[in-house]
Amino acid sequence: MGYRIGDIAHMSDQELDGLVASRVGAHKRHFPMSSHGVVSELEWNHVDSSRTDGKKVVESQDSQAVVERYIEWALSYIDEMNESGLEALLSRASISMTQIEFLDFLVLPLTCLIGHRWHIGEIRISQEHMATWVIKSILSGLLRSYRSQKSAPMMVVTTPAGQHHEIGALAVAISGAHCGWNVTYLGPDLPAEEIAAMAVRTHAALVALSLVYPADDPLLPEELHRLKHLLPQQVPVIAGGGASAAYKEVMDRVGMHIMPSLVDFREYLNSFRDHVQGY
Ligand code: B12
Repeated sequence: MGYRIGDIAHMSDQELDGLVASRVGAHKRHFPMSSHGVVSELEWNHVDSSRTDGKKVVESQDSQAVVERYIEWALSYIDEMNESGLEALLSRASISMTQIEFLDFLVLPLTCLIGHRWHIGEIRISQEHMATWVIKSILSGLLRSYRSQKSAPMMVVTTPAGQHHEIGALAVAISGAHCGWNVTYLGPDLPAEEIAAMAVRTHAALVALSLVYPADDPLLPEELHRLKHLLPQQVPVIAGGGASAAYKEVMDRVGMHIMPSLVDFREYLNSFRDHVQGY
């Protein structure tokens, strides 16, 4: 199907150019592909990525242009239903910038763009599914690239029952691993008992939930209430995602915290470690 990192990482710019050109073919008119120019233009100008709130990091126009070019190419592969092209492009992007830059500036904005284009009928459900599958497998690979550390705190990451969208949860898991935490990623749609059982079994210091859709599930408040009841009191539950605000009332009532942005979440994780004994 696609290209394993190992298959392309050794390739020279020219070879990659050839690979991409052979895939982009019909789109040449959009992207004047002077072999060397394009790839060198795609080199990421590294700036301080410790604070990744978009504005601060993509100070250099080149980097922003590079990201936009990657997103344009990704969308054209989705238009073409070209799964291997999309995977090769994202694999290449994931090694030409840091994991957090790749997540915050390319994958998550691309995911929302895909949702928007699907919503306005510009792409089919099958194209959205193909793209989501490629993004999910690339993010899963990224998460697996982090090694667990003996002395690091553990976090459990998932989505509660009825919430099937998991890219947000994968982004949270990668953010946690990036901040030096050990992460147990459970995938989406778990009942409260299962989340609590895993948190207790792994001595988790924190549970993170992603809520993207639906924002009006009548069964979810009871799930959240039961989860907080089953967890050890000292284990905080942090929630985020486009639908999380819709459950603010129940979260406030049961003592869960909503954190809208991954930037704040990463800062919270770094300060958490400083304040908790033994880590
Ligand atoms: C991928 C996707 C799918 C995939 C999911 C695959 C998977 N395994 O994840 C599939 C194909 C399964 C799917 C199905 C459906 N989907 Co859908 N889907 C999307 C899409 C394109 C991306 C979702 C996503 O991951 N977004 C990225 C998330 C992470 O962004 P976010 O919520 O804004 O979160 C941000 C922050 O809050 C933070 N964050 C996220 N989680 C957390 C957690 C913590 C702890 C913290 C600190 C931060 C944090 O990170 C994000 C970036 O900053 C969205 C479009 C969109 N704009 O989101 C539509 C969307 C969510 N889907 C939608 C719909 C309607 C559906 C379906 C009902 C369609 C259908 N008719 O079948 C089904 C429902 C399935 C179900 N039972 O839930 C609608 C929802 C509309 C609404 N009313 O809200 C959207 C918005 C598309 C649209 N524009 O219409 N979908």
